Amino acid sequence: MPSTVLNGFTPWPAAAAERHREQGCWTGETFGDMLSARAAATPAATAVVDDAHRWTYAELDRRSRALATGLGRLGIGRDDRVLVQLPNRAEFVEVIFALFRLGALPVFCLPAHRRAELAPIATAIGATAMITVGVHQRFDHAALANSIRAEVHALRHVLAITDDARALPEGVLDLADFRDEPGPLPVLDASAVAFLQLSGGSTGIPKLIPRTHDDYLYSVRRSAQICELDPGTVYLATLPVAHNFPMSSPGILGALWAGGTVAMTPDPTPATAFAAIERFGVTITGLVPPLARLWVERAEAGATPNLSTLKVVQVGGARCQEELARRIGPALGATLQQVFGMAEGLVCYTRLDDPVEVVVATQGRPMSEFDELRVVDESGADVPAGTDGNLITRGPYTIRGYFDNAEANARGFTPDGWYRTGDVVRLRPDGNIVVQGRAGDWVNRGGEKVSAEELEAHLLEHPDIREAVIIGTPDPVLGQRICAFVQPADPARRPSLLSVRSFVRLRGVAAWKMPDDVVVIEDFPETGVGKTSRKELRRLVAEGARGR
Ligand code: OOB
Repeated sequence: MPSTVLNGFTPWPAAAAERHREQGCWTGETFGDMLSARAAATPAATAVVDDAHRWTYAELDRRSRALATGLGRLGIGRDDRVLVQLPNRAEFVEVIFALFRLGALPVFCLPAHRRAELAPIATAIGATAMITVGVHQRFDHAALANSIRAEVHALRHVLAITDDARALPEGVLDLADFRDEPGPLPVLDASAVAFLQLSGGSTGIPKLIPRTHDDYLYSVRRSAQICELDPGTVYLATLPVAHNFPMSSPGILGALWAGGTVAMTPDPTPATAFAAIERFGVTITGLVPPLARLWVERAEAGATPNLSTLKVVQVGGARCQEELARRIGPALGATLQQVFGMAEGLVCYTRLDDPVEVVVATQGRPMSEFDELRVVDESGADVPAGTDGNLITRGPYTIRGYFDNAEANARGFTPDGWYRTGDVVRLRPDGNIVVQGRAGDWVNRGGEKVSAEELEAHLLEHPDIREAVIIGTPDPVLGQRICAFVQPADPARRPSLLSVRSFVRLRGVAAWKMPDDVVVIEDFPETGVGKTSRKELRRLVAEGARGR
């Protein structure tokens, strides 16, 4: 079988690909095949619901074919990269299946991404089209996309979903005009790259994660099995669905794989989400810890809508404190499942029949018997059993490299194909993992990852800042908050939190990356080798260095 070529890029070594086929992990099924099979089996079952739509499998199947045909008329085809920036709504599913069926590659962007994230991605990947919405939560996504088109040479088409086509900026196409009579579609190879996901921040070339139909569908299938999904499942996408967690762990794709229903809500706060659970009869959803805390507090306060259909509440993306973990099941009347995963591949779950002590105190174990895990020290040697170390992993759905980024690949992968997760973990004798933190300079702000390097680069452009260092500091709700230590260019002009935040915002950076605290410091503490000591800065915070 030919291995995939995307501008000369081969996602998997041939021997590994062969092995994963022999293991029965990769089956040769594409996303389009999967949807066709479900539509044939249960055409009248509900596939997708949101506040405005309810589509059966037959309807979703037909709509995705119709849109694929229309987008094909526009010239979008195999291997074309298409930025998709959509909030959680039914059309998300229609759009991604249309692109899958064309062999075009969606590049999953978050609704919170702004120019500073989107323009470098569009450039690096040579995106030819972008699909977005008009105005959403008071932000004009179509206008942003259109201005990126003016900057990025390859980006020819911007299409938007809107209720008011006349309000779209000049040059932005209304997606509704591309739902054609379904026509013939290409035959695809499941070993081909199906889409690109974004890894956390980077100052240089964005880190793009290539996932194939074969490897991703395996992870979807295993996830759906472990989470015991069936045709009665109603999965509520609460987190932005472009994230790997609500997409495939088991997420919306797992629900569709099982012949269940995907329910979408653009707003994860308890008021909206609880009403959605009652209205759609939701059985499972996934949350990050700060959101889980909000839900638990609201539920404990009483007078919630009827949540009795809810069977499983997953928590992942960041470490869930045991104190919170213990409250989730009782408060929401559901089984808690911890999920520790990464867009690069590996996903670990606690199992639904695990004892409470495992579920509240660990982040579970790998979903596949073919996942390989090692816990190593800085030199790459295995640490003694049960001690903390850096997690590296390899397996049938963990990528072997980012798309076209030699530097990130040299850092992120060992020569024999292991992915360096950057997580410090402890492996318990029972096989479950306890995540202790991150090794790198990252802040995990309630599940959203912020690269210290990326944010520091923005701060250094501030006229009043000479030097900047970002560290994550403990926060009872978010897990970590973003603390910016800044050295003023002129001691008489001390940058304020407000000025730093508005400066970063104006640079077109996603809102979740705004510093929560700014600490002005005359001189940075140094390590022995002259590097800024982040450890010392953390100590300063612990001692009460105050932000402003
Ligand atoms: C998920 O994916 P990403 O790519 O946004 O972030 C991955 C990183 C991990 O390397 C780890 O540092 C952190 O997020 N993380 C957790 C965690 N789950 C993820 N840290 C502690 N406890 C957990 N339960 O975040 C993701 C992808 C698929 C499923 C779930 C989460």
